[in-house]
Amino acid sequence: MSSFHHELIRRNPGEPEFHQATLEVLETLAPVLAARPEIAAAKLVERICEPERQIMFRVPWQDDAGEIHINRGFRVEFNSALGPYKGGLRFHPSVNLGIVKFLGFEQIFKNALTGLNIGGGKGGSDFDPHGRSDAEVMRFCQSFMTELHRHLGEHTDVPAGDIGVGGREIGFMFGQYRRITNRWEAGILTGKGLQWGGSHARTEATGYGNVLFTAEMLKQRGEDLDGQQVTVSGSGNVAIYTIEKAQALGANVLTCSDSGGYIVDEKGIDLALLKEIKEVERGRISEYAERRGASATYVPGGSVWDVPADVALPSATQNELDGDAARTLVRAGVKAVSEGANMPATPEAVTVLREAGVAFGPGKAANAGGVATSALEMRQNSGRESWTFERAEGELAEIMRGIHATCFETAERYGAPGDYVVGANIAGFERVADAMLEQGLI
Ligand code: NDP
Ligand code: 2IT
Repeated sequence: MSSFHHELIRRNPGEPEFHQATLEVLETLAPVLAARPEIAAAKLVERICEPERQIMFRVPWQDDAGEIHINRGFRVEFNSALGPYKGGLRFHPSVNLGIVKFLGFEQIFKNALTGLNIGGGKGGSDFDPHGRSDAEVMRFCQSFMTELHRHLGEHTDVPAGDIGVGGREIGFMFGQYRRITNRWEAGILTGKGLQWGGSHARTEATGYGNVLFTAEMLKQRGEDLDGQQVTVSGSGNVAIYTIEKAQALGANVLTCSDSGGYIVDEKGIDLALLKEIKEVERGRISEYAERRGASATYVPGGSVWDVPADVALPSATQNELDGDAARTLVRAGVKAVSEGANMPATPEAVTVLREAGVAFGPGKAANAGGVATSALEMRQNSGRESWTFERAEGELAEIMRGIHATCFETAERYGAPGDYVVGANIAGFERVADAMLEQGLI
């Protein structure tokens, strides 16, 4: 296995996040490969690590002053054994092929864990939406979709949001798809507006789902979220709805952050103020402290994980919680860490937390509520239906309980009780591997 990973690094140079994400999965697969020699013989690990298709394209656009910019667009269609490629689009200056591949690789197993028929893909661009006007974002999205549209389809590839892509961007991209194709095909994107094919609870789903997953982990230990001190990083889509659900379950959420720094609010985060600043004004988190009054402090830079907590929910970006941060959390008595973001904990942090006996929810299980609700949106679209919020949220809750149970039981079966990393990786891998075995040499 390690010689295969050496070869993977050699064939995919300069992609450290992809190397990290693949190694983290490969390290946990030994028991299933030993128990299922037909999987090893069919080289399914090697096949799954190779994307089915990788698309890269030029995205030219003009800013409000008339200056021309050239960005790069990506879509990695990683695995379609279980269904159409499904996964978000990320607009952030750090996006490159290796980032998109790590996200697409994680997405394969995450989507498999939902139990639904969705394959894995991911895309995006190195475009930076920060500080851009609505008109500039629209022109960028239109140019991006002018190329991407030819690769989409409800049975082929169905993108959604991720960092820097929310309802506004999905709207601009859907509009351009319609203009180009002259077809109103709801099923080509998810995260749409509620009036034109979107699903209730999709906006809330990732954050709500991670809190539900955390509650299930705590329940195994005879605890719940009521009265717990919770720290959250980020202040985007995932962070905001993580805070909302954690508060609804009685937790005191002390923090949130953005790339400039973090907020500590001793009285608990004022969610209405946070939503106003982030969702309406698209402002910076430092403004929260200026407007909240004495209970809140803004710490520029620094690490939000220095704040002692019972439960920590990283919800910003990859590798934001390192070994030192994990040791600080463990010293302060953290009981659970669950990944709202994709791969926010470094490998060293994961080792520290697992060795300390902290309940650790890996992103591919814990944050699967977003993509699961995207699949519910696809179901509503194909049936031309629109469910109530209660129905969509109810199905989300059931799916999250199912993912928790699958990970928990798989970890027990493979001799690693309580280890959700082992449970998630093996259960996700087995579902995809079995589908590929049955479909021939693909
Ligand atoms: P948003 O763009 O809504 O918010 C991202 C937040 O993270 C912002 O507060 C942003 O701050 C911060 N952030 C982004 N990049 C960095 C960075 N390099 N360093 C520090 N802070 C950073 O994105 P989402 O909330 O949708 O996504 C957050 C995470 O959740 C990502 O890892 C994403 O892949 C994952 N995820 C998202 C899902 C979804 O449905 N949206 C589903 C499953 C996982 P700033 O504005 O300063 O950049
Ligand atoms: O990382 C993720 O799971 C997402 N960004 C959501 C993907 C989706 O298709 O809803």
